[in-house]
Amino acid sequence: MPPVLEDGIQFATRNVERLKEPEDYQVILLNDDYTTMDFVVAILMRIFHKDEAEANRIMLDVHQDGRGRAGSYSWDIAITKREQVHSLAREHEFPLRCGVEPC
Ligand code: TYC
Repeated sequence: MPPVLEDGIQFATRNVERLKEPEDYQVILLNDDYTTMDFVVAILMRIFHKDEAEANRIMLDVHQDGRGRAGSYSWDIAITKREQVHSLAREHEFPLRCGVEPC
């Protein structure tokens, strides 16, 4: 039987691995040629709670770079926001898409 101290260290190590912090996920907006800039800004304000200046900045980054981060959330909230974006875009007949990926 190993000494108590050694066993304690192994126990602690196993538990550190199991108790990892839950990961955050970023919602990434993708550029397209048809969604209006105003609609993207409205989405960023309504779903991602950005103020107008920040929403404009993010929209222009996505427009120029092809993609950009709308925000970081837990998995459940990130996929809910992705669904809200896609649902509103469908409703307004825009092809706007976004993705969810680990930070
Ligand atoms: N490229 C679009 C346009 O010129 C604007 C746009 C920006 C679309 C960001 C999608 O995620 C997007 N109307």
